[in-house]
Amino acid sequence: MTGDAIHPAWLPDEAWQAVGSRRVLVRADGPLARTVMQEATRATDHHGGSVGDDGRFDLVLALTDTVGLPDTAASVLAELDYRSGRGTLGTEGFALARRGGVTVVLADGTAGLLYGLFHVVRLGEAAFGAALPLDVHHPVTARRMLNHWDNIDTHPVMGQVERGYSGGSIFWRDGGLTPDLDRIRAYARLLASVGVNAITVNNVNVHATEAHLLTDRLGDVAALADVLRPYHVRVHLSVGFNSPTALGGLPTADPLDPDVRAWWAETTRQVYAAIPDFGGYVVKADSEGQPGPFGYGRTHAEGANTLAAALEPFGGVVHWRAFVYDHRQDWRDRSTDRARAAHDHFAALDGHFAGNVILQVKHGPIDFQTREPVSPVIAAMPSTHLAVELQVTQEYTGQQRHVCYLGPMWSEVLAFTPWGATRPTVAEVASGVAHGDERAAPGRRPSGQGGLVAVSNVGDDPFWTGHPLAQANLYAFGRLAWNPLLDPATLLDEWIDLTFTPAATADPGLLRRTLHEVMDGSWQVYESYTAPLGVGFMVRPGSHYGPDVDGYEYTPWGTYHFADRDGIGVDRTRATGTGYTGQYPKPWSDVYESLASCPDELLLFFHHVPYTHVLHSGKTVVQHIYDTHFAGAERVALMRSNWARLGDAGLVAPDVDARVRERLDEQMRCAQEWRDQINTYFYRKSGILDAHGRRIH
Ligand code: GCW
Repeated sequence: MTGDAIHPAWLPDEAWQAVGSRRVLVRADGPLARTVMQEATRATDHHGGSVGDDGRFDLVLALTDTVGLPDTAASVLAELDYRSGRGTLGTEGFALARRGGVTVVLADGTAGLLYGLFHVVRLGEAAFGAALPLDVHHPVTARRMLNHWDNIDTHPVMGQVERGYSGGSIFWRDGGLTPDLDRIRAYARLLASVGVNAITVNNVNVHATEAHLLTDRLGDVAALADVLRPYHVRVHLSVGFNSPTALGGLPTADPLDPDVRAWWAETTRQVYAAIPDFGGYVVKADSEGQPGPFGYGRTHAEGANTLAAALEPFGGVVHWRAFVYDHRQDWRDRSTDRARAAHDHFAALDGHFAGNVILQVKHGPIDFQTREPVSPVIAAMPSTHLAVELQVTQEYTGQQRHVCYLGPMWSEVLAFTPWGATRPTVAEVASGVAHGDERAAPGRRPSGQGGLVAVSNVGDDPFWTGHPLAQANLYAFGRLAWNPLLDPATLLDEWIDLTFTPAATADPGLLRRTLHEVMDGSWQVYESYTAPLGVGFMVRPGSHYGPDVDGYEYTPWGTYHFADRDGIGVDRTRATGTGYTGQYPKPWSDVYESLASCPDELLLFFHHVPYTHVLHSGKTVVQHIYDTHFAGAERVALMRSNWARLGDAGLVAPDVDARVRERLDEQMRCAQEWRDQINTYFYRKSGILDAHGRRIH
């Protein structure tokens, strides 16, 4: 902690003006109803409205089983009953309507009421203007989860938060639970406001201290669960596969050993005794040095099912990660291909996982690169519950020093159709609709399994996310997990309105326009000045920040670009390469196999081509590299001057302005560094000059 005041992120008190200035009636009981009540009271205290039951209301929040609702709410309920029947909203859905000057939110459960309240806040004055027809909202995805890669101790290489760019952990401090539980409460509130309903509080790389969260440090996890529960956020734990040996003193962690199974069952029983609504386990096994079932000659299904059996009596789930690959490969062996690994390991296991195992698959086959194709595992496991994993923390997308709004990338991934036809989409696979559960479709109820998961970008930084604009990524993730069809540019508007409220009133048009200019296309801008055409990496080994074109080229990590004097790219075709294209169903297996149809932005992911190869765009590969790298750095200069206009006009708070300016300066420096190193590298390899005579060497 820096000791600076904590910035409220989105939802400062000012964002509650519309709700807070109204007369609010809450008709519900239970712990979450208390939260709804507290939120409404806090807002009305601040803005001069009232909460209570004096017979006159502007906003009614009520459970559908309430007896004796005020007339308007009763009429909305009657319409809801007529339309779909009571009880169809589910635990998290809500219905909203405005008629007769009253805004009505109805829900079957108190979580729905809480989500409904946040929805009204998002609507602002629009919720209290003209009549609104009855509208029903359901999350498309049942589990909307953030994974924190937080350690209790500070790791000598990775720091306290692995791949964290926002300071230390908000959960752990000085070797134990943070005393700052208010901060956790504020975080839970942010999560609830975007619909996130589950988190893990420790790193998937489980080190010695953190392993004990499962047993003798369980009390800390229970304390966190108590703070998160009022905002409908469940706690899950990352656990080590070797826990039976590391914690239980058993001679083996073989998942088929009866003592091992009994250990997991008993340990899990104790977890539920302490945390009755505990969510379950997240496991990284046989990956980057973590122990796993391979060590005992068992499959990943056998490994996952043992933990699943322990959780099953309590309704818990195992998120089992598909990020399994050999990070000690021989770089001279061109037949190995890290992109193949997850599919090679898991596709044959489809149908072998227990019903409460959720296979957690990174959205791309390698590792959260700026541009990757969608993982073929997503199409390969129709009989397995899948969760798709995204990375909100910007490990490979500028580390929260660069502006990189990831909403458009995720939206593209979620809308991708793995079987080529219009449906189902990746989002529908993750929500359970793709394989038979017809109830789950946008606006309808989800199947209950699967989900969307993302690695959080939050730390104890006063701005929560290091770069204040990186908050938009956290916001967009939650909203897309709730409804993957939401438009990323609209989400940006929501976030802007909820975040920059007070200053924005001076010139909201300029604020909004500028933030869109700076953020809308920032993912493509980042892509344009870094690794080209889907080739990936080219980052500094270890830190993964800044350019080092050959940094990983002769290492065992399996992250190569194969640039030589004649050409560049990884041949992953069936005809002459690693055969990875064969892991996709048609039409993608053919689309990617053929140079004629492979999309430009993924060309070097799938093909090794000469520098003079002509892209669909009409440019040669090498000229494309030069052009995009010049253009990318120019765009950053423009982003920087656009932002400066905002700051100069006093439209954002001075501390936010200062932090963003400092980051944009670094982004500018780094974009130039990327531009110069990449362009010079490819000029030296190819000997081909820039067609426009710019300086490339
Ligand atoms: O991207 C890589 C990161 C590791 C991370 C790993 C994973 C938690 O560089 O730091 O480890 O992915 O997803 O497990």
